Amino acid sequence: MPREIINLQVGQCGNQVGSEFWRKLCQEHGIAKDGRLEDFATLGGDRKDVFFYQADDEQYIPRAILLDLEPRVINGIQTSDLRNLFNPENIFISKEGGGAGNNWASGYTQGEAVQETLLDMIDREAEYCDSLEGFNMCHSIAGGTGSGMGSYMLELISDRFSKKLIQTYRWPGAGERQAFLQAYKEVPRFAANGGMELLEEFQDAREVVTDLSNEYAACEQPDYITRQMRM
Ligand SMILES: Nc1nc2c(ncn2[C@@H]2O[C@H](COP(=O)(O)OP(=O)(O)OP(=O)(O)O)[C@@H](O)[C@H]2O)c(=O)[nH]1
Ligand SMILES: [Mg+2]
Repeated sequence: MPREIINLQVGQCGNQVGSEFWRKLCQEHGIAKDGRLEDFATLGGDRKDVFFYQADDEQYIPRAILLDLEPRVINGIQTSDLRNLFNPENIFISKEGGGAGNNWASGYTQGEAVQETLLDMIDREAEYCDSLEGFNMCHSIAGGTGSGMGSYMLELISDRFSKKLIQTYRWPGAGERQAFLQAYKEVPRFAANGGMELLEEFQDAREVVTDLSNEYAACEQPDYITRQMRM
């Protein structure tokens, strides 16, 4: 039994880091960037089928789903040396094309609005598996798409595949200012998923919000614009 793993990459960071992940996997398994097996790798023995499936024409295709609410990064992948690696049916770029503007709620609601399309992709990919082990998801938590749409994807997968494992790889941004946003965004994410980390994350968020309120209180005229200018 292969125990297949489906990989989701969401938003700019998710797709950039995800591409590098696939580049590395291809290298390790002797799969060329167009999915063909390299001559030196034909003996097999490794378990390519965990992360790849074989198309009829002997091409290996990543069990990957690429999602973004703006086109730039995925378009970049589609014109890069990896352009022939991914299944084009597993690529979703929002028709709106404006991203989520670093806004968790926007990412979440835009994801919810296209749930049918997302579910079709996940279901189709799951049907290619003999014995699905679970899902990996690669995303940042400081933007809007990876964090918000990523949260929505986690809910969607938990509902649909409640017995499967979900492993996430999250990239926090550097710097104190972004850390505030991250803690703030993490709360709804864990609330949505009922994670044990909720209390700890909430505590972090509360501390940062308290610091922020004190900072505002010290301003003569605290408002959103002043805050943005100071960041
Ligand atoms: N490690 C790493 N971090 C990244 C990369 N790209 C973006 N980030 C970080 O991700 C955070 C921003 O999130 P993005 O992934 O760009 O945003 P998004 O998910 O596309 O969401 P929106 O563009 O706001 O809709 C910042 O903290 C960036 O520093 C990357 O390639 N590697
Ligand atoms: Mg983006």
